[in-house]
Amino acid sequence: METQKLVIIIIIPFILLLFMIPFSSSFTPIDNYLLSCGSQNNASFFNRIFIGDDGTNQGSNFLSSGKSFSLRNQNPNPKLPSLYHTARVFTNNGGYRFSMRKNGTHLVRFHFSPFKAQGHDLKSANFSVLVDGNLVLSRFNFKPNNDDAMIKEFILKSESDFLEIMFRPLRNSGFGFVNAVEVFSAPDDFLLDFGARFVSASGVEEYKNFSNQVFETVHRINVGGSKLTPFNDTLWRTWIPDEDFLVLKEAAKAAVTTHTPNYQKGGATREIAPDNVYMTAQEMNMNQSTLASQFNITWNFPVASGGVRHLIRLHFCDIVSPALNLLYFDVYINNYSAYKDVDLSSLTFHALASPVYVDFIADSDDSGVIQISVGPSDLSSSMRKNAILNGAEILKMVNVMDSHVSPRKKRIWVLVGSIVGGTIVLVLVVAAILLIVKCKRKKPRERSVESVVWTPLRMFGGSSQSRMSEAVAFPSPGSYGYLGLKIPFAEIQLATNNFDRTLIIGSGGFGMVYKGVLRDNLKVAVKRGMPGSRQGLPEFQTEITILSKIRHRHLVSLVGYCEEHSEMILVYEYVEKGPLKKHLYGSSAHPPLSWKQRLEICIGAARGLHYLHTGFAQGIIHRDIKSTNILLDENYVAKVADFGLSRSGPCINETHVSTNVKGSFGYLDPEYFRRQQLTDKSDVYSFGVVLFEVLCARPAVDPQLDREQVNLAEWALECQKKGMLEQIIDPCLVGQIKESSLKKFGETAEKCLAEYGVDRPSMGDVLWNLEYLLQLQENGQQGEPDKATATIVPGNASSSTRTEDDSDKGYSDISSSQVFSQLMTNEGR
Ligand SMILES: *[C@@H]1O[C@H](CO)[C@@H](O)[C@H](O)[C@H]1NC(C)=O
Ligand SMILES: *[C@@H]1O[C@H](CO)[C@@H](O)[C@H](O)[C@H]1NC(C)=O
Ligand SMILES: *[C@@H]1O[C@H](CO)[C@@H](O)[C@H](O)[C@H]1NC(C)=O
Ligand SMILES: *[C@@H]1O[C@H](CO)[C@@H](O)[C@H](O)[C@H]1NC(C)=O
Ligand SMILES: *[C@@H]1O[C@H](CO)[C@@H](O)[C@H](O)[C@H]1NC(C)=O
Ligand SMILES: *[C@@H]1O[C@H](CO)[C@@H](O)[C@H](O)[C@H]1NC(C)=O
Ligand SMILES: *[C@@H]1O[C@H](CO)[C@@H](O)[C@H](O)[C@H]1NC(C)=O
Ligand SMILES: *[C@@H]1O[C@H](CO)[C@@H](O)[C@H](O)[C@H]1NC(C)=O
Ligand SMILES: *[C@@H]1O[C@H](CO)[C@@H](O)[C@H](O)[C@H]1NC(C)=O
Ligand SMILES: CC(=O)N[C@H]1CO[C@H](CO)[C@@H](O)[C@@H]1O
Repeated sequence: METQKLVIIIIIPFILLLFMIPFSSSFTPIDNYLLSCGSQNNASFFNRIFIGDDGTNQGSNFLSSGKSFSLRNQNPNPKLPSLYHTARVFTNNGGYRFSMRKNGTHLVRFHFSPFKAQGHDLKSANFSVLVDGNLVLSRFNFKPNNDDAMIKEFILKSESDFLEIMFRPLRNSGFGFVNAVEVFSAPDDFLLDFGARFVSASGVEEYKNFSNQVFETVHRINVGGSKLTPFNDTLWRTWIPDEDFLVLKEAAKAAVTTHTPNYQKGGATREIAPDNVYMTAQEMNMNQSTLASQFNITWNFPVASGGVRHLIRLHFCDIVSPALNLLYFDVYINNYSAYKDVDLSSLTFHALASPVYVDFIADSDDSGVIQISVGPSDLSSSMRKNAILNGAEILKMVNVMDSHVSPRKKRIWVLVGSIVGGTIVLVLVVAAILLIVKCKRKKPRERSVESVVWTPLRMFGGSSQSRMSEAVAFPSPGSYGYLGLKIPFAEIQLATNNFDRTLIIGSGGFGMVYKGVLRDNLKVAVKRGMPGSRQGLPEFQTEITILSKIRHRHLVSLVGYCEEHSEMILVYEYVEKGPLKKHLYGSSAHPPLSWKQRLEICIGAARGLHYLHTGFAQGIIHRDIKSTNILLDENYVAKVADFGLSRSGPCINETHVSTNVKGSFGYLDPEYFRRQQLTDKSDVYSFGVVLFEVLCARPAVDPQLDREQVNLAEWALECQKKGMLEQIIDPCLVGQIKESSLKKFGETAEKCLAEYGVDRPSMGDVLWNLEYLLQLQENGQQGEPDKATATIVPGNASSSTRTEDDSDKGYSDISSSQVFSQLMTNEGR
């Protein structure tokens, strides 16, 4: 007991400290050199002190061998900052040498502001610049009519104890110069080697190891916003507005928010781009005349032409949608599809206004522009069409091989971002501590799986431990490796014919989904975390922890997973006929489902949900029930899928209504929305919407309809109350539904959509009613079904949270024992 306390006393402050680190307000680089070249004094520039490199000032220590002298502009333009009043001039090879304390990505900036002094015209300089042996500026010279100061920024990895900068004048009489130099280390997660999408004529492929490249910043754009100076930026960058690059200005409309972005672990950080970038965007300029038309917003950015490789970093933050899952758009680069169906809601842990970025790699062509377009995706066909972009950075890869210098020694240095890495370390530490504590407490018991695997799920009646688990982000990799579900990467490659593009059956925020066949001939759906989806790590781990515990005929089961080579792959059973939604409307490829089929599908889905709610000591809330998450197998058996949302993000504070409500628009429980209290009744509400969707064969939200009809739940309830439900049912069903069956169906759906959770039936009640009305439909039998057939299935269903007094609330036809008549906790495998 004593040691346990001690451990806690020592460890808790340590944990708090760890938690606080990511929240420290401003970034302080470990290496940070700012030189005012040719000056004996220090100069202040955007509140940063650049130290002089002349005379006895500290900065002179960094000068390396070579002939150089200082030059001072005797007659400076008063508008120019004092930093640009002096320059260092190199008359033969020479430069600076900085000792480095940190390995990894660094930013190097050169300031050039030419002037005339002492018989030298700096504009006539003609020189090259090398950084660590990489030729970054080749035969650099000023255009005679350009008086502006110029800042050249390079991003490169430094892995030695020194960083060397060399100015190399061309021609014997030539010289080079520089007014100021900045060298500082970037945050660890500035360039992450996984997740970049290489976009070319042959499609999108993953591009790896690009952090070893040397980049030159070509454009840094605050889309939809104003110019940002080093004052406004965490890494002292300058961002310029996008208007000049817009191909068709009328296509875009600036969007602004006053709320600071909702930064989430695993997404973008303030250092990736400052608040201001994410608080403005361009969206599609929809007006009455363009409402129905489909168009892109396109920007043309001038770049070096002729196959020069570029890193294109696009910044997104959904500041335009009123709710989640309303915005789906496509990204094109150079007329190639670069990212289909971007769903910012799923890239960002299902929080609105949460910043993310996606890295693309593309080669320039002979046109000398890189063209970036965003436009609405097909998925948004029934919704408001829109597409956004908040920021763009275009970095040229400086071609190391072509520059006639010895290639940098390339070290394979897998940079694990501080966020991911830090969290994993943290989780490991905490897991270790809790394990110690747990083992001490429960010595005789074997350590149960649950004690190690903390599912950041919503459990009802959550214990303090499950609350703790939310704070603790997600389980560490490895801790869920206990079920033998790991599948070697090679086997997955084999199953999918090495991720053959023709086998893609879906794509989403997480990545691509491939159809595959495992060696034992098991058909599977392989969901591969892909470029841009590193944000999905917590979801990935949550899905594994939840799904590995679940086996049920009406829930999609997890066959395995793979996390080799920093891959995130989930392998599910293959569900032949896909989402229910496709079989209801919007696709002519599927014959309409009969009423009986629809009822059976609803019953199946209700069973799956009921099992989720009650099949465990602590129930699981799905949180994202909708017709796209109910899949149909070859026999039209319903299987509930996508448990990605059945989780709570690591640092969600549930009090923020507008940003943290999760789920899909049109299916969202109004009470959850208002009170932020999530219960199993929220799933019941969403299921009620699905019931009406099945009956009416139309989307939950259809903005193209008249106002009172847009929201299916509202409209159907209205009709149900007026007794006009039969007027809105799917025309394909007319004549198929018996009146008693329809009546009961309407009542059941209506109950599900009750304003308050307490007034809604449990999933068990819903299930029972659906079965009952299927019987009504089948036999035309009015009245109660035969009570003798009701049997309580053994197992832990009896610990269900169902309350006995549901029937007292006017929910008829049920006795508590019958509720479980169809419940089979061990259905399926
Ligand atoms: C310049 O700044 C450095 C560091 O801030 C300081 O040590 C040095 O004394 C300053 N030099 C002058 C001339 O002000
Ligand atoms: C940086 O990496 C090099 C080579 O991998 C190593 O020798 C050096 O000690 C590292 N420096 C730091 C500060 O980690
Ligand atoms: C710069 O030097 C190169 C190489 O000697 C030469 O070809 C070029 O014409 C020079 N440019 C200017 C503007 O002097
Ligand atoms: C990229 O890095 C991986 C290991 O991190 C290495 O196996 C692979 O050869 C590298 N590829 C290139 C093109 O350098
Ligand atoms: C940028 O910083 C300057 C100086 O602090 C401030 O006046 C300006 O309003 C800021 N701009 C934005 C867009 O925040
Ligand atoms: C509507 O948009 C189109 C094209 O985007 C534009 O030409 C037209 O002037 C706009 N109309 C109004 C009323 O803003
Ligand atoms: C958007 O641009 C892409 C690439 O140029 C093109 O293929 C697509 O058809 C465009 N979409 C619309 C609606 O114009
Ligand atoms: C993209 O396609 C459009 C129309 O086909 C063409 O005008 C434009 O030049 C193309 N852009 C690039 C970068 O190839
Ligand atoms: C949310 O934050 C507020 C203060 O910002 C705090 O009082 C409250 O306990 C938090 N709620 C949760 C669920 O963390
Ligand atoms: C059959 C079975 O697993 N019963 C368990 C149901 O859950 C309670 C506690 O929630 C256990 O005590 C039973 O052993």
